[in-house]
Amino acid sequence: MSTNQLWTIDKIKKIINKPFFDLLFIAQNIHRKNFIANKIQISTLMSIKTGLCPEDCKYCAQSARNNTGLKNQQLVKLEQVINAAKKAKKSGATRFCMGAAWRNPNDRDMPLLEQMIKNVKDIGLETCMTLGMLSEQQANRLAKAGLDFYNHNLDTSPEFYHNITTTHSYQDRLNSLDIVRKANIKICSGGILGLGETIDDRINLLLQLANLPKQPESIPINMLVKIKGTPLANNNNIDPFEFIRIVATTRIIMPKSYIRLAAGREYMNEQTQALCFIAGANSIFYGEKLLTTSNPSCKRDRLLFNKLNIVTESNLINTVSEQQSFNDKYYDASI
Ligand code: SAM
Ligand code: DTB
Ligand code: SF4
Repeated sequence: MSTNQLWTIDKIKKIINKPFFDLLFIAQNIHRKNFIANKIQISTLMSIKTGLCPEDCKYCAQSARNNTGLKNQQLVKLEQVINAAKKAKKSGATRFCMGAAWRNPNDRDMPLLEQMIKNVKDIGLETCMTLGMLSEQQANRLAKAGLDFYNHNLDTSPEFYHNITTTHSYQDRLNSLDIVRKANIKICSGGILGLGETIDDRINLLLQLANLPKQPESIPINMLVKIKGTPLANNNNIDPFEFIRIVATTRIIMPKSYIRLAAGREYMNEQTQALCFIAGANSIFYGEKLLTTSNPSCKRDRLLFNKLNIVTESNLINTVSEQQSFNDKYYDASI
């Protein structure tokens, strides 16, 4: 997952502007060289501390500056996390992501966060946390407790970032990613489309991610969920084909990373989601709720998986040869 080549804006532009079907064909080929086809990873989210965030991210329901009528909640108890994780495991998720609306965690909360990680791992799930900026010492403590992934999105281009958040800088985000990497925790970092950014901003976001010293293992691509009471509530919708082009380009320039269709799936039809999977997306958030907003129901997602013959990572297909027998049964490539 290290970057053999340094990506440039021009190289990425050449890819993203290819004829749509060529772009999808290349992305799907690269996808099949690096991952088992027809298979996706599913993660379930839990908000462990909700609202009253001191940061001013303009898209976010949880910023104290946005009047969104959200019900705030202090850091939850360990038992609530264990119950939610057990439910997620039962529903077929393989990763449990815990999110807190903080600028950064407070040291006094570290022991409870460590307990959360240990207990969720004992249930047999991978762990992910997203808690804002981390000190080196905090990252090392989370790593020692067994944290597998840390989510910290770059969200958009360095040029556009100050239009979205002013209480921390792009460099702060990059510094936190560096701290996470040095603590040996896998990186989950992506962005949001629909903030009002240009296509060049999107390309620049991908450039930042692809040129990190080591590419993120996991890349969530969020479509803005327009939340009443936030400054972005009336933003224009993003064109689904532009969204799919970003997914395909991400797959081509970061071939070994999981790409997650993150927030916004509720507003995508099945066909758009299917095209995102062809373009190389191979992970989703699964479960009725994201952090504060809703997500498609498990029933609706399972129906979609069935229609597309998609299996999830908790199914017993773990090798390419097992995948081939599955393909022989369900997928006929002959004409
Ligand atoms: N406070 C932490 C932070 O900022 O990293 C963690 C929580 S924050 C909610 C995690 C990510 O969720 C954001 O970086 C953003 O990409 C995504 N997100 C938040 N609100 C969103 C919205 N309304 N629509 C789409 N994505 C959103
Ligand atoms: C990510 O990239 N998206 C998730 C997760 N990482 C933490 C959060 C989406 C939040 C959507 C809006 C909400 O539910 O508040
Ligand atoms: Fe706070 Fe994170 Fe929301 Fe920004 S995105 S306001 S840091 S919870």
